[in-house]
Amino acid sequence: MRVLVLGGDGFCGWPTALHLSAKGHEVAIVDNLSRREIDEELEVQSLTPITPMETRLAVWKKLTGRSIAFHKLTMGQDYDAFLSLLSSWRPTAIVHFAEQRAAPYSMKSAKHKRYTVNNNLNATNDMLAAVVESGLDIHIVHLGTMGVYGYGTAGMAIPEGYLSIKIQTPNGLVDQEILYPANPGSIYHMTKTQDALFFQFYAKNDKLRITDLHQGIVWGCQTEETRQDEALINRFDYDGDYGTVLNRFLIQSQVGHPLTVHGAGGQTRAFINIQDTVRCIALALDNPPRRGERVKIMNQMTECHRVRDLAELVSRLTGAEIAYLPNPRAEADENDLFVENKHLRGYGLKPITLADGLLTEIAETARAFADRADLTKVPCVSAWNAERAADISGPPPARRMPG
Ligand code: USQ
Repeated sequence: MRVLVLGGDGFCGWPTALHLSAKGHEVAIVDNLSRREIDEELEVQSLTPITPMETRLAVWKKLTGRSIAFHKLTMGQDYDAFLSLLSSWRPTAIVHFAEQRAAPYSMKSAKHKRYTVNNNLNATNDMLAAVVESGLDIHIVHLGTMGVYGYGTAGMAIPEGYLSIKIQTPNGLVDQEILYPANPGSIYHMTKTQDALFFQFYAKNDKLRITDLHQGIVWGCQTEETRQDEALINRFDYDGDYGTVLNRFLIQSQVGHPLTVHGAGGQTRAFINIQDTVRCIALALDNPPRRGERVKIMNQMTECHRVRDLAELVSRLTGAEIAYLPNPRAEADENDLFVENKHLRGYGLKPITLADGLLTEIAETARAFADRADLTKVPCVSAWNAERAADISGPPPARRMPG
């Protein structure tokens, strides 16, 4: 397959590009390196040192003999250049990661809300419009989020994108399937719910073949491919905007910071290991929808956990202290979560689940680079609204040792 990876410099995009290349696909990356620019804006860096794109690709070529081309384009802005790339390179598939992916970053200020909306929605619409204009039959695989469903307690297992309902008609009850009601919890998550509507429209109107992967929170750092050389190492974010919860706890445990649980840590979320992320994308590429079929939606997650249980697990393994902090986010204090993931399991995914050994290995990666951590960047300071902002500027939190 000839696969164009949009956003191939990011935390999920980079290991995906390598994984697809290792599997023998012809791969090219489109990226504007905005994730590196955001590091500069936030005055923070990945815990692991990231080499320049040219170095990454040269090292991969030297190790494997496989070339990955790189096109520095801004999706959502450089439309003509993107269309001409499609027309000349003629990919069979596009994997679309080219979106601002951090909820706290999207909630920092009006400027960040506007950036996230402009960037994400224009990137998605430009990609779809360009595929139509190219006239090529390209399978589009998009990285969506479990957050489109919202994080209340649904009282049922969250289905894969579509909800079966019964509606009352003059002829009695009729079965229907609708897109699961969107319930975003941040501006970032809202852009993904809007993406889902773009996909519905373009699949219906232009018969584009689209797979939308509703991914949970990714944990872990390295994959089989990124481990092969230090120059290929993946990002490992720990800061209050881009670090995700389990990775943050693992890093915090190694850099001498208490584990930062929001509220009582009652939020239950879906999780997936980074190695499974790249495997799922390969599986999605191998199992495209037919032309004219509705958008194929798959829940890309492997297990659900409550935040405080994760903190306790990491604390048990590492002896780290836990801090229960005022929550900067407007979110339910407690929720239950059950999720269907039959598609990807049916395609043969054998999930990597949380295991002490694996967590310890990730913590060791963190320890190796602990001296690069700037502890002032650990707190989550992006408040969802004025009320939350007042909460987090209050007195210092309670802390306790495990046990
Ligand atoms: N949380 C803490 N302490 C922290 C950081 C987070 O208790 O130090 C809590 C948050 O309040 C939240 C939960 O952990 O309840 C998850 O937060 P997160 O930052 O790990 O994940 P989230 O903001 O939801 O976003 C991440 C990715 C995003 C992806 C999403 C999948 O950044 O790109 O779409 O996970 S999901 O959460 O399933 O929507």
